[in-house]
Amino acid sequence: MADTIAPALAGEKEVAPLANPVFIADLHLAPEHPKTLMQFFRFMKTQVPYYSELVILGDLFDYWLGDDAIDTAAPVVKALAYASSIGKRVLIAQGNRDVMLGRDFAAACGATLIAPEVTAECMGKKFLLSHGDEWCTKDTEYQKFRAMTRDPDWQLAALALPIEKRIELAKSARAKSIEAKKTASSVMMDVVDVDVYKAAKAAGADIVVHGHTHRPASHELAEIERWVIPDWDLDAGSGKDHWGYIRTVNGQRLQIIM
Ligand SMILES: [Mn+2]
Repeated sequence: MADTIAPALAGEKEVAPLANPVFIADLHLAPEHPKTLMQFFRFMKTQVPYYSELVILGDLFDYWLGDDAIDTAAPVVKALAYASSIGKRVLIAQGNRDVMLGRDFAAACGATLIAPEVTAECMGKKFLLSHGDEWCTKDTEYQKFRAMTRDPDWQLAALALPIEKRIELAKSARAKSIEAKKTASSVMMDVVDVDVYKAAKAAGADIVVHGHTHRPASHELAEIERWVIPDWDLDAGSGKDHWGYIRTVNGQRLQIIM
């Protein structure tokens, strides 16, 4: 059965203050990426216990067919459920690859699904949290695709399709995205600072944390800080393996670990 709440409408818009969070994004977990998967389990076991909140800002999975296919991700669900069982707050945002993550998945993990662009108090400041693809505004084709896949009616129609059909759709979307990456300029693949700035201002935020671009760094946009979470790929080989996270240090500042 398809979820009756479209994933686009399923995320919480209110997030309680974060005491000592660790942020991850863009792990692109999939059976085809076994080393990345192992690193995720290690991270859950050895790093997450040091923090009070685990905040996953999108693309935890390389693709997500719908919460009714949750069995394919049972070990990941188990690791997240364990973290919440020992008192960690787990917050999950959808990315462009796992835009179909819904409330059933979050509930199975003891996690909270959060909407795009939520704010949360942290370190005495206001954070704006999002996957970040909405700010890649130079890529108009991508934005059209994004609007389609985040349309609640489109989502419910897609979730009503048989799994085999959804696998085909996911494969073609992935092929399209790989193809688009070949032709898009590097500027097109990045967020547009002024759009991040506007969103931060509209939300009254001091610090923006996002993923998606795979360009881990911290930037200053006038009085606003923009922090980009590292992506993970331990299956790239030939010296290109990488992973990382953003952590809070003593609840006072952020640090990128890679
Ligand atoms: Mn992404």
